[in-house]
Amino acid sequence: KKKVFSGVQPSGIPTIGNYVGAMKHFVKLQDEYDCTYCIVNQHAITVPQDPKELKARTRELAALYLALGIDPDKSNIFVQSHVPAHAQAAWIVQCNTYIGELERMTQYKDKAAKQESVSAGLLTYPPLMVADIILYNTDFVPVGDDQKQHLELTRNFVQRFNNKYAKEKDLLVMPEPMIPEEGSRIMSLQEPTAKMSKSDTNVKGFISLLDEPKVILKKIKSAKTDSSGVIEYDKENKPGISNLLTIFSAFTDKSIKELEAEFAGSGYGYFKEQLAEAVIAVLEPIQTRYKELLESDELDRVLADGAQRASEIANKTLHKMESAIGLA
Ligand code: AQP
Repeated sequence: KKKVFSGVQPSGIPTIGNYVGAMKHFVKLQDEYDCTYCIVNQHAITVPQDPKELKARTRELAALYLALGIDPDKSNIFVQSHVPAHAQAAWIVQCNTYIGELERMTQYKDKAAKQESVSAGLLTYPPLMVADIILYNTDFVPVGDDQKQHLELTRNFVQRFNNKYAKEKDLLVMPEPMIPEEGSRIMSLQEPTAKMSKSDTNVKGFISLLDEPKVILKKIKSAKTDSSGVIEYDKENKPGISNLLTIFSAFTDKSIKELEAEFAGSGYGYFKEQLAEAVIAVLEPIQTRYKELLESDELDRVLADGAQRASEIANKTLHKMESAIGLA
């Protein structure tokens, strides 16, 4: 079986953007691929986090993974900091990556602009992500559009490392991004030209997977649209309604064309109510399962087992890397 790896940061509660762009696909992939899904808490500390909250969010994200339908018998779920090989491999990656490459990353530039002081870790976040991916001999990485550039960096690193240290046989597996054709970039409800983010300080900009139904309805009702009142997809001129159509399509598996036809002549108010209903219909059962899981000790067992299974694979790759460069 080909191998899939992906991760989500416990930097907030995942949004419907994280869901549509990445997490929704995690579940489908587990039958066909050998999947590893990580809670990347070391990535989260590249910007300030409250320790208690970070710990709680980490466990909550694990519960959400399971509530979404990720099956620990099929996929491996673990917490990044439980597997030290990630930080160890990241150091090797950093020493074979150029500062210029990292300074060009748009996510770094965007996040750095929002910080009063920028940690070195924010700059070296991509090498840690490279380490996450290569340690599991990953073939495919299901991610949203914002991670495309980091995946490109990963591929460049793999090629460079293999060329330099493993001339005869490829040491590291070349990964490929798996970016959905639609919904790879869900936009903020309040600012539809900016990406929806779980750490947005304006909570009206995103819908979290744990928002209550009445909050979901309220946020969708107050989503920014335009004054034309026509429900049609036009990303350039009508980014707000286009974003809502994309979300609607992702939550119902109806195409945007079908939705345009269905809602031709309806007003934005009615459309938004129907959209909220569709989102709630998907999220409510997930939320129910989530609450049950959070209180059970099944979660802790899954994470302990996951870390052990992950360590075995990760340590093997790390050892190969260390041997190749003369560290072992
Ligand atoms: N708006 C989005 N639309 C589609 N996909 C998205 N992803 C993130 N935002 C959107 C994808 O979700 C996965 C997990 O993201 P992450 O936790 O690794 O961090 P991120 O990409 O930085 O996402 P956020 O929500 O913006 O987090 P914060 O606010 O902490 O930075 C990734 O596959 C990502 O592409």
